[in-house]
Amino acid sequence: MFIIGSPRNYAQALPMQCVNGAWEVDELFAGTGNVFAAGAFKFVQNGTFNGPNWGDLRPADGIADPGGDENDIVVPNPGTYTVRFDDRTLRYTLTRKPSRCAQPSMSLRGSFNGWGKQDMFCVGQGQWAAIAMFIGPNEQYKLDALGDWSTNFGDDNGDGIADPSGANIAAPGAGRYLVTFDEGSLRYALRFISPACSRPTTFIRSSNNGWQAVAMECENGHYAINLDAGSGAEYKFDAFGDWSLNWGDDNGDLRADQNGANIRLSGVHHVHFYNDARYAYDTHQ
Ligand SMILES: [Ca+2]
Ligand SMILES: [Ca+2]
Ligand SMILES: [Ca+2]
Repeated sequence: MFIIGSPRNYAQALPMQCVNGAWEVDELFAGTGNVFAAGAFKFVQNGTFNGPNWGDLRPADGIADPGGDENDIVVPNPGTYTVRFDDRTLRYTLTRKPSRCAQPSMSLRGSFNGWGKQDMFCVGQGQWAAIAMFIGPNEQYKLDALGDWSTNFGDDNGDGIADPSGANIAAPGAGRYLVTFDEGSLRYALRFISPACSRPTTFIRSSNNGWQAVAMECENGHYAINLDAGSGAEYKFDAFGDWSLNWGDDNGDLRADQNGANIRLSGVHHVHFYNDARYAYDTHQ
């Protein structure tokens, strides 16, 4: 038995061990929810989706359901979890490991976010984690505990041990990376998750939430989000969240047109938006 999920971009299955009559594995989920999802997975029997697999239909009840789509199991909070699964009763449990960090907060700040602040999460004993999206090939970043640069970390000698007020750290390249940081040993590490999108995010706006800009997730180099259009809604894509560069579709050909007509949809869909303004949506029952 394996789990396969967003922490490894649904590409790498993590084997579970049989412990006291149930399958068990620990995994780090450095986020949750739909946007920049890092907290969703399924059980797969043979390590791929080409075999028996289980999620949990909404509303999730802790009993896995076979197959299905859009029924990923989602952790409630970022953290390191022990996942247990009894494949006879199909009951599963998610147990968040204790986490305690000395610093009250930690941010990732770099050229990829305009040296703004991206929250990291305390996911263990002195362990911080977040998923950064490095957009260009030459991004740099630092770690900043309080968000005011007063307690910040770089790396002067590139040895993977952060140095207080040290030099900017060069990102390994474009892509989404899991960044982990041990505030005790100052050791940091990066793990590639998926390719990057060309912008930090793109937004979707829809009539059923007052046309508010909602960030889409970067998924395999394009943007995606679940959209519940209910009995019918209109939506548009918005590059920056300020309408300055937005797309609708004037002729319904799934190629978005700048300043084009609102797109109509009903029901729940996984909406995809590509950099060349193509869009698509998966239909779900
Ligand atoms: Ca269930
Ligand atoms: Ca160092
Ligand atoms: Ca069109």
